[in-house]
Amino acid sequence: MKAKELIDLEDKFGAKNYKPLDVVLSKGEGIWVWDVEGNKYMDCLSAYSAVNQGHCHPKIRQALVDQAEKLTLTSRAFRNDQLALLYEELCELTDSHKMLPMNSGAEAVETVIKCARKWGYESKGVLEGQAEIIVCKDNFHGRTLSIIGFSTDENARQNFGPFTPGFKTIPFGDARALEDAITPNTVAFMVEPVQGEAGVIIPPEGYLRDVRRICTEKNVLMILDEIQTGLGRTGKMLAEEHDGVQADLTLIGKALSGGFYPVSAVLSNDEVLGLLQPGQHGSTFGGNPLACAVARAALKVLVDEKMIENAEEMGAYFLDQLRTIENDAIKEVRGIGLMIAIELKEGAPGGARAICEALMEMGILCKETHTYTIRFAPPLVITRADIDWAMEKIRKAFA
Ligand code: IF1
Repeated sequence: MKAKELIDLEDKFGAKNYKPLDVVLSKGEGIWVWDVEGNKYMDCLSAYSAVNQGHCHPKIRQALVDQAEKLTLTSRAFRNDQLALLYEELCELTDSHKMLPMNSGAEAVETVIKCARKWGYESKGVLEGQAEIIVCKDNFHGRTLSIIGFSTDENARQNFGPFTPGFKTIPFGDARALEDAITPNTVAFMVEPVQGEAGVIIPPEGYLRDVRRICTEKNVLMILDEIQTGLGRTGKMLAEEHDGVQADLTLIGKALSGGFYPVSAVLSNDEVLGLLQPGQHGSTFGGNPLACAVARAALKVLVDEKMIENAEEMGAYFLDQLRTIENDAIKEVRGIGLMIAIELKEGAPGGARAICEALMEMGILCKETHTYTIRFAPPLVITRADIDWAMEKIRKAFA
């Protein structure tokens, strides 16, 4: 079917909770995607960092197919031969001691909120029902009710109340604000190492080190949401490595499956995850053999094909190239690894959306966020030649 026919069908039957670009994709391979008319585009969004390994990676696909021919779902009432292997391989790769598998990122976030509160009551001695969790302004941790309840984005929370109590908001990147906000009832501080949806907001140098010190001193769990920054996006396996710290609980998702299947996880230790007793948490699909086989393959190619090292090198190159664009509408070009953004000045004609639409015409797909920011997050397999190809178009779009 033609793009127009498909778009009309979407409009007729679909809820309008998105405003996508009018490009109808039908094929993806590596950094490239094709629309139903056969036009080719470089994907500079990577499904919000869920296809870090590139679209339809053959080895991850093969793992999906092979496992799908054997066993896809058993429920956790029984064991399967893939989960233990994912536990070991993922804990090994992230220097974690225990892991709890879920499906979507938001489910991993909800899981960590439950675990932090439980730890607060059973280990820290906070009175039942009094646990507080501190989060940051402009956070994005997902779309469930508890999560949007502590969002500071009006559009994400309007008319969805009443919300879950027990959350406090502080400015991002301000360790002193964290120190001042902690009370005896504070059980955790949850933060993205780099705020993705907020527009690739990178905290001051040493912020995570200060957070680590404060959380240790005050016996507060440090929770890092690496669902977008993790698995190579910032040029390290986990973004926390840039500061040489280790969180008490780390969330990953998205690229954990290379975009083939919803797989997320809470990485932690016995002190926290060990508190969960049978029947106190779970999910029908959490830790299923198909998800585990796909995640194991996604992690393997990430490491074997040196995608994380490539992200660090290509990210630095891309950032340098973008910084050479002469255009007084550009306020800032910032990034870490292949998590990059161009912020335009307030009032730039057409805003970021206009640039994204111009880039789409030239064969590059990227996404604006909050009117004036354009994000560039291509798959981690991008090469220097691909970046040079993209730069030619990006320069034209800005010209
Ligand atoms: C949408 C945003 C990005 C995340 C972090 C948890 C989750 C996400 C740091 C929840 C998910 C997705 C959601 C998706 C678009 C995308 C997004 F624009 F919404 F904010 F990436 F920036 N923590 N982010 O980035 O994971 O439940 O979605 O698996 O809602 O349109 P999820």
